[in-house]
Amino acid sequence: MRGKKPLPPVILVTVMMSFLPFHLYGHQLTEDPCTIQILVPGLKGEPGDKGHKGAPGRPGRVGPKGETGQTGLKGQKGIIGRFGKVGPNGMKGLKGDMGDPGPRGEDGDPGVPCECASMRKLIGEMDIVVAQLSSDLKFIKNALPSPAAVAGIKETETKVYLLVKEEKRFSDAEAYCRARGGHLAMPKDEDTNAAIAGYITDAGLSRVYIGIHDLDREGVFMYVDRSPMTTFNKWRKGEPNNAYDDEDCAEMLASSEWTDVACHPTMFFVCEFDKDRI
Ligand SMILES: [Ca+2]
Ligand SMILES: [Ca+2]
Repeated sequence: MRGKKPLPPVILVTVMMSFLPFHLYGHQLTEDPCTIQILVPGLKGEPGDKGHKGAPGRPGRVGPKGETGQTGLKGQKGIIGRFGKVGPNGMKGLKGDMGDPGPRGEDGDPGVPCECASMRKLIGEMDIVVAQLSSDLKFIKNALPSPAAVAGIKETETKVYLLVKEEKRFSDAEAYCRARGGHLAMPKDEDTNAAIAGYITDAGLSRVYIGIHDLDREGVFMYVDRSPMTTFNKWRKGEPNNAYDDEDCAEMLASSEWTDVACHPTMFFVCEFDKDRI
């Protein structure tokens, strides 16, 4: 149950005073204390001692963004920077146009007489040698079956001799040489015969086929180019003997002598080529 709440003292005084005549106000209050209970505040007290300093207040809220300030003065020029890294090489540029010809130079001093004629002659001879070597090289490249099959190459003033270390029958050996523009070797004088023999000896061989036979007419030997054997021969003593009636071809021994032999055994052989035809 809700009770009636008493009015606060100050409001009560104010209510009661509003019903009193004005002249009673302030005069009869003390004279008739029994009828009216006057509640007035006391005199203001002495000021209290100053309190302690309060705790710091909380930070205020962030203020709004300020307006843009004026542009500052230009700063001083900075110091020079460090060198940068070397860049990659650029692409090669296009070839420029040919420049205009320069002015003609002054005439040179007159030359001194020299032994130019002999020099020119020497140079000319060297040119010939170089040309011959080039030709020989071309020949060798064309003639050799393979480097291992050839013991080497020798030449005289007019001929080139090739010792072929492939065992062939006489007719096959001649065919081999002929296919390369030559024949089996045909020694027609002592010097040539000795040169071929030296070749055989140097190669460490004992015998090779050479281009001599009596296939056309027994006992009449001739060269494979069909030229007759006239003044020179180098038959070994007792040769040719046409042994077993079966010796129509010829071989040269390392001693430089010849013997007639059968044509079907296979052996190494020497080709010859005319230098003029190389
Ligand atoms: Ca014979
Ligand atoms: Ca014989």
